[in-house]
Amino acid sequence: MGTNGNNGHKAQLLEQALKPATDKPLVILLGGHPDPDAIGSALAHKRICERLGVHASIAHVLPISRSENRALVKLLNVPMTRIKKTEELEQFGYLSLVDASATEASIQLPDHLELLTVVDHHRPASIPKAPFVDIRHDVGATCTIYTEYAEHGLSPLGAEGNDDTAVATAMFFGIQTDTDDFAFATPIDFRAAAYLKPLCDAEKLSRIGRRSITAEAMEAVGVALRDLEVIRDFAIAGVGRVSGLNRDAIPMAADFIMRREDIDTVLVYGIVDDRIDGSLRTSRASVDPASFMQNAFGADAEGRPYGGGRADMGGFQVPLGLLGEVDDEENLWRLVRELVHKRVARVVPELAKKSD
Ligand SMILES: [Mn+2]
Repeated sequence: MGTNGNNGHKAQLLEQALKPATDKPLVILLGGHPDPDAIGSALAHKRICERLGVHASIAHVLPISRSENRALVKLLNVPMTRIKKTEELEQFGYLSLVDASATEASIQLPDHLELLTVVDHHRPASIPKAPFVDIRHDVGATCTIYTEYAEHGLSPLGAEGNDDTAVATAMFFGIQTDTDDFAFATPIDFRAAAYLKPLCDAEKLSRIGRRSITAEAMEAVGVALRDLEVIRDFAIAGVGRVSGLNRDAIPMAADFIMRREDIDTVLVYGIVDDRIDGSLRTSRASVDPASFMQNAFGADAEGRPYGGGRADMGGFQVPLGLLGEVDDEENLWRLVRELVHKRVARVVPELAKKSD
C-alpha cells in the first residue's frame, strides 16, 4: 500500500505529541452516547498512552444508550467513568478526542485542560487546533485509523507478550458497527479488520454482535407496529414514551419498519424525557431527510431546525414545551400524536385526510 509510509509517520507524530504528557493525567473524553467506534478507539488510545508512560482515563458524559454497547463495555471490562460535573475533570491536565473533533457540548471543560490529540473520521465543522490532528474521510471508522497506528507504531497489538485481546475485539466491533456490518467498509477498513481479527476473542465478538435489546425497547417496537400507518410507500409510527436510556428504540423501530418491502420512507417518533424524539429513514434518493424534517417541523425561536444535520442525519428533537405540563400520559400522547401527524401532513398531505 502506497500510503503506509505516510501513516507510519502519523503514528510517530501521535507518539511525539503524547510523549511529553507524563506530568499530569490525560482524559479521553467521549462525546454523545458512546458507540463501539468511540469505545474501541478510546481503548486503543489509552493503550498507546500506557506504553508511553502517560496516565490516561476514559470518560463520558452521556449514558451508554444501546444495550449492545453496554454489553461491549461489560464483556470486555472497558474501564470507563461517567462524569456529570466539571469538577470531576479538574484532576486532568490533558485531553484527547477520539471519533469526534469537538468536545462534548453538555459539559463545561476546565480552562486548564489542554487538547493534545484529535483522531476522527467525520467532517469537522471547523478544524480543531491541537498538537496532533488526524482526520480522514477515506475510512469508515476511527478504529481503522487506530489499527494503522498499531501496525506502524512502536508497539503492535499482541507484541511483546501483551494481551491486547480486549482492545482488538473492541476495535473490530467498532469497525463492524460503523460500517454497517462492513456494507460501507472501504478497502482500508477491510485491511484493518483483517489485521485485528486473529487478535480478537471470537466468542465474545459473537456475543456482543448478537445485539440483545432491552425489554423496554422491544415493547416500544411492538407499540410502533400497532400504531403503524402506511400511505403508499411512506410509513409513520409512534412508540409512546420511552426512557432516555432506551431512546435508541426509536431508530431501532425505524430500521425495522424500513425492512417492510412495500415502503421506502419511514418516520418513527416518541416521547423521551421532555421532548418529542424521532427518526426518519428513507431509501429514496429524492427524499432529503433534513429538508423533510425542516418542512414538517420548522425551526426553534433561534432559527435552528429541529432536525437534520449534525451527527444523526435522520433524527429530530422537538421540546414538549407547555405540553410537558399535561399530567395525564394518555392525553399527552394523544396530543403529541396529533401534533406530529399534523406537521408531517405538510410533507405527506394524504396523512391529513387519513387521520380525519
Ligand atoms: Mn465513528
